[in-house]
Amino acid sequence: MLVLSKPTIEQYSDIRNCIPSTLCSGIPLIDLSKPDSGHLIVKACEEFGFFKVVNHGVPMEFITNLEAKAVRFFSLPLSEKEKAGPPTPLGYGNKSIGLNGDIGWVEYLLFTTNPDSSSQSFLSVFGENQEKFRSALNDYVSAVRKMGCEILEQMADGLKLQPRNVFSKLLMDKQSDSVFRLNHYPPCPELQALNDTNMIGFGEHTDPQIISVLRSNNTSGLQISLRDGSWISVPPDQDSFFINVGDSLQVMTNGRFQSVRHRVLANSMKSRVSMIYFGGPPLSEKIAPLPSLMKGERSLYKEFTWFEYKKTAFNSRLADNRLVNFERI
Ligand code: GA4
Repeated sequence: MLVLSKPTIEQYSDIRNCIPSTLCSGIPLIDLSKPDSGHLIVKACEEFGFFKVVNHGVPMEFITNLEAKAVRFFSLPLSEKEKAGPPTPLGYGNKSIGLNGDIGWVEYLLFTTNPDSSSQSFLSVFGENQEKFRSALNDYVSAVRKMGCEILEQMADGLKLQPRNVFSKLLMDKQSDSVFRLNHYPPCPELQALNDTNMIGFGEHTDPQIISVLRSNNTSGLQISLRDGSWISVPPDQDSFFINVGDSLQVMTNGRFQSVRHRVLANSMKSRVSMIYFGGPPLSEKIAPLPSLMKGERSLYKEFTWFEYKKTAFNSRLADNRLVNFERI
């Protein structure tokens, strides 16, 4: 059995010194109640690979219900939480992220969104509350998936793609390999004693899937990288959602959209809780630039299946550029 020793605060030191960031309110904002936002979504994906969504239609009750259950779980003693681990590939994880030595100031639960998956036996950690938890999870994930699909369909309209479900059908597929993640970033009081205030909660990376739909409580921490490599802080907003372009969408648009590099910094005072739906295709799906978006351009990527990409991803470090393995030379 592999036993991972717990990282000490000193072990985080090599990732503490981050470039100072500016607080930004220039993040694109999409009002989903306006049916004709496709061109704005396309512009946001081209310029940032990231945007904020308001009037999203996800019932607040689903959000607060699941968040309360997550907070209750994360407040359990570590020995209880560890009964739902290790997260290989699903379940509870603490500090260690992935399989290749990444660490962060974070604990989390990873789920598949496939309701009849047998690989979610770790949910028994919720004991007699297991069914209530499953139902809160299903309510939330179904509503967020629906919103994600609405965004992808407006995006297809904005790109003048037919049929308009060209992206959303991958998330709606029964075999869709989508993931859901609950993250808890505990306050890190040691930070105040240290002179520089930046410590990594979750290291920089791009998401592998098509789109990610993130909601957090009102604690700051999320940063995105701009095209020039600088980092900006995303002001938290518990009433809105944030959308990331993932690597698969970058490939399907032949690089017209770029997956956004992002990270989370630890906070010395407040806990941050985030819930992220990662909308992915079925494992057997072939990922390649859509011919209708190529307009005579050459394909920047070799065709690959989502399964092949995932195999590479799980052998990589968080900060790696995973798409280089699939670029055409
Ligand atoms: C990043 C996006 C999702 O959180 C995730 C992560 C996954 C994990 O935590 O197990 C990975 C990471 C993510 C990409 C590279 C590999 C796999 C950790 C890691 C080092 C669940 C996912 O799908 O890819």
